[in-house]
Amino acid sequence: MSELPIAAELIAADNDRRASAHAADYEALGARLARAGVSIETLTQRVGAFGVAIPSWGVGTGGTRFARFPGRGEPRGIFEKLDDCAVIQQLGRATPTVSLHIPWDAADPTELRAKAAALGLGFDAMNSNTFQDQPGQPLSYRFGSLSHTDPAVRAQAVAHNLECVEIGRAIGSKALTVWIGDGSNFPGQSHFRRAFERYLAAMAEIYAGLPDDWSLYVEHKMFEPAFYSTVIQDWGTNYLAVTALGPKAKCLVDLGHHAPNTNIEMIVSRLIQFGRLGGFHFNDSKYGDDDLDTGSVDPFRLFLVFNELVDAETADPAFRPAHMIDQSHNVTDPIESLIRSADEIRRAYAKALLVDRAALDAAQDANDALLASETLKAAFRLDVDPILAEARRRAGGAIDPIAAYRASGYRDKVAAQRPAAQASGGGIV
Ligand SMILES: [Mn+2]
Repeated sequence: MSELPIAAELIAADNDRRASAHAADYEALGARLARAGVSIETLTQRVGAFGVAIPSWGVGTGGTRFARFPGRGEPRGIFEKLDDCAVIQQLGRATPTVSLHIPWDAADPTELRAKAAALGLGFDAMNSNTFQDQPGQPLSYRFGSLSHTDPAVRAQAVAHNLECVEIGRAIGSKALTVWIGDGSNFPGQSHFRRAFERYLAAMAEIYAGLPDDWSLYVEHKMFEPAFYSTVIQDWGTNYLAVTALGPKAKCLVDLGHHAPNTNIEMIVSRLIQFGRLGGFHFNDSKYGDDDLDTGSVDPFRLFLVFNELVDAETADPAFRPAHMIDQSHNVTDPIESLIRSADEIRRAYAKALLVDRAALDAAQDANDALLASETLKAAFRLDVDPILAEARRRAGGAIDPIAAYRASGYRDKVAAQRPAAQASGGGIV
């Protein structure tokens, strides 16, 4: 499949059916915003310019520690994954890039580049994998990778990360995301300080191999696969690590990698203040690292995160954190979940753009807690659907992307072409 997977005529025909109602909704919202001195045109352009990367692993069905129930027509390799990513981008127009995972997506870089270019896609951050053993791998990561007690295991993990950088250079990526599963399951099993020292020394070798125009994103995670201690367990340790490594190293915040009820938006603010916020892995959760669809459980929290991002963007137009989705689709068609999640992220961004920042600043300075809260809530309560739909429509996407996707019959078509996958694999970081 070298051409775009969804026929442009299908999208146009579906949009035609919805054009009149959409235009009326957009005009009504525009009039309402104009009364508040806000230009819907400016908002639509800013929303349209906002992109979030799709994780290549996200287009396959995920799973839990207990089971994985494969979906129909799952992609069998990176080239079919890119086809599915192109569907998401064609309909939603919010996901122009794909984040690859090595070795799951290992392939000839020239072919990767050509395939992505034919589909109108680019590549975002590279992701290394030292949390599982690969076939034929000489040394095991059972007891860790970059922080392992054995220098030979650490060297193997460093070499793998440098290989990810080389592949990334060849396909136009500009960043490496490192998440390790290193940790311990018993008190006393691991010496906390020595393990962190070994990690920092290994990461320094990776950092030294990074091109000048690259970023190194360090991702923390409180628990799992280790359940007693984790080497890079929270944003504090993450901050210590990136500070020790150098200016190209930044913290990556995965929304699911914190204790329940943690004030993530405040962590975001702290990292922005000290210039170390690299980017995000967006998802949602209820109890732990559930990897639920972004915005599906707590859209207000997502909005509060974006409130901090827009606040930073307002102060510094050059502020550009990386945006990636990282979630597990166990009961939905992953294409539909990723279209909806990218939309939820744009929704949070649009609402954050609508916050009356002068009014919020004034309420904060006057210690008017209720008015400050209401200023945020006023933006959060607004229905920005017409703006999201208009941004998609203008870029050639669908006014109703899920309806257009279902009408396309894409899943049925690939289910016929792709044999059912085995119930293994997956993997979410
Ligand atoms: Mn993640």
